[in-house]
Amino acid sequence: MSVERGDRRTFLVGVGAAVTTLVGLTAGQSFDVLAPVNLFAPRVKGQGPQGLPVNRTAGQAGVQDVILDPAWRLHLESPSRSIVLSRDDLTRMPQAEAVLPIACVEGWSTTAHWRGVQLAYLLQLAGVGPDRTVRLESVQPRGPYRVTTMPPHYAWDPLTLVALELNGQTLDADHGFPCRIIAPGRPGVLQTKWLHSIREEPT
Ligand SMILES: Nc1nc2c(c(=O)[nH]1)N[C@H]1C(S)=C(S)[C@@H](COP(=O)(O)O)O[C@H]1N2
Ligand SMILES: [Mo]
Repeated sequence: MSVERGDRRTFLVGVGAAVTTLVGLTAGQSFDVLAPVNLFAPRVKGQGPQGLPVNRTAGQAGVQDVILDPAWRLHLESPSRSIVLSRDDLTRMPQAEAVLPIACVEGWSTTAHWRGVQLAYLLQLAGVGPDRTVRLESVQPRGPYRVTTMPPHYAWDPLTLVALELNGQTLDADHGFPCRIIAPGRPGVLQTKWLHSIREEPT
């Protein structure tokens, strides 16, 4: 991890290996008992890699090359600091777990087990103000869901993760590898996949 401050010095931030388990009691789970009558659902619960439907695949979003490139980095930006992280950097940070649904307006909702770094941890590292809106941008070049803004109430929620794993496995490319946002109480369209940057929204 490289941290750039005013003096352009680069240093390492040591982190522990603590794992926090968090369970989100967010409404909106699907009921398996309804599955047989759910004939007109555009996606069927459980379909897709890692037991979760896919809204837009990595191929459809045109991100496959970028997300599999070892040069991929996550950029954290605030007025005071600029931090660049590899996926390995993220995996070495304290990991948290959350059980949270993805609820798509297309008519499906599936609960999954997520593991990754708390967004709050990264915001603190980057020196983002606790009362500031956060802007999350995907590597996806175009499309309506490539950017989202997140009010501080959601951004600092301990359940909001920069997820690296889904249902016990490394996040599938179609689910947002190298990392994606998962936050409680937010519609699926705002659960940004294939993250490129996290920054304090300019005023
Ligand atoms: N970058 C990006 N993130 C995205 C999308 C997208 O098209 N591009 N689709 C969103 C929508 S509409 C939903 S419902 C969820 C679905 O996540 P999944 O495909 O991992 O199930 O991702 C969200 N994140
Ligand atoms: Mo969606």
